[in-house]
Amino acid sequence: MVHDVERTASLIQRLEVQGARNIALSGVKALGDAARKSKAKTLKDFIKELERNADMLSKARVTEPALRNGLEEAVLAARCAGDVRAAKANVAASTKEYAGRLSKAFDRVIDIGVHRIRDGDVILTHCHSSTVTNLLKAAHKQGKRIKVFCTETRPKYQGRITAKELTAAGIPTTMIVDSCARTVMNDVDLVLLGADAFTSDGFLVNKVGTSQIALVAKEARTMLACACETMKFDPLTLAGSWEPIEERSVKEVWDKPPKKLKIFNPAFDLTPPHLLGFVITELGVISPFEVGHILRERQDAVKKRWEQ
Ligand code: RUB
Repeated sequence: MVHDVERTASLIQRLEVQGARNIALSGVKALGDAARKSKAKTLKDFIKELERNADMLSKARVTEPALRNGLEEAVLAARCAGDVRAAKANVAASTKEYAGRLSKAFDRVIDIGVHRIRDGDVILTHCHSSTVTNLLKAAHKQGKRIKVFCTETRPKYQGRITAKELTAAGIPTTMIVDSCARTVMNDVDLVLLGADAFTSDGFLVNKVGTSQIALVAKEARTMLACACETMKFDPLTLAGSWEPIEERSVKEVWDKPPKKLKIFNPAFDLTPPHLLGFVITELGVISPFEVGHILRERQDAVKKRWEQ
């Protein structure tokens, strides 16, 4: 794994590091490594450099609170130090602790979520979520005879990563084009998705196309669920912001389009809480309407950890 800030930001931007969890882990690691190697002589300079690096990493993909939260915790930890040495130690502790917390949460989501997969279930997923693929692999390992439909996920085909991973694990998997979700929905028992973000009012933010799948699932009365660590809940939305939705290059959709053609290429969309059955988190299976409450509690805990 590469930990250089600029290079990591570029890998994240180009989707070479993909999926909210992988993005957060590699971004936070890069920030920690850069802080450790910093030559800043004063606390002021160190914090300036840290903020600049955190900003570069979080701007690589703006719809990624799991990344942003980890970076912000590290900056807060540095600001609570009295000198450069203490600030470096705080950043090292914060980034290590955050990565550990995220990994533990991930394991717990799998442990809890696997109970929701029944023997014989047909599951539909969209894009590539490491949380979802690992959950499906865990269910398969337990001997549950599941089958999976995965969308190809235009424009960047992350569904192929899902397809490769699941077939390699021996899970019977069928790939469909994104617009085929309605055609197969009556054969599906559970739609299982990952998350890039959750807003404080319970909207799921995930790969564009998710909300269309949610509508189709509702029409077919198929349960729609999300597996996600609470680090993906976005505190900015609690403070009033709209979740920023990343817009990506039009070249991803069509590299040589006709002149004057407009192309719109948002990376994510929002699925309202009333379309979502349940959310599997490390705290347990919750309703999307509980997200705001959990966010409020977590905000207080983070502040208390460093401001003592
Ligand atoms: C990936 C995506 C995934 C979430 C969750 O989008 O929408 O569902 O990031 O992933 P992209 P994970 O390919 O644009 O990053 O469960 O691995 O955190």
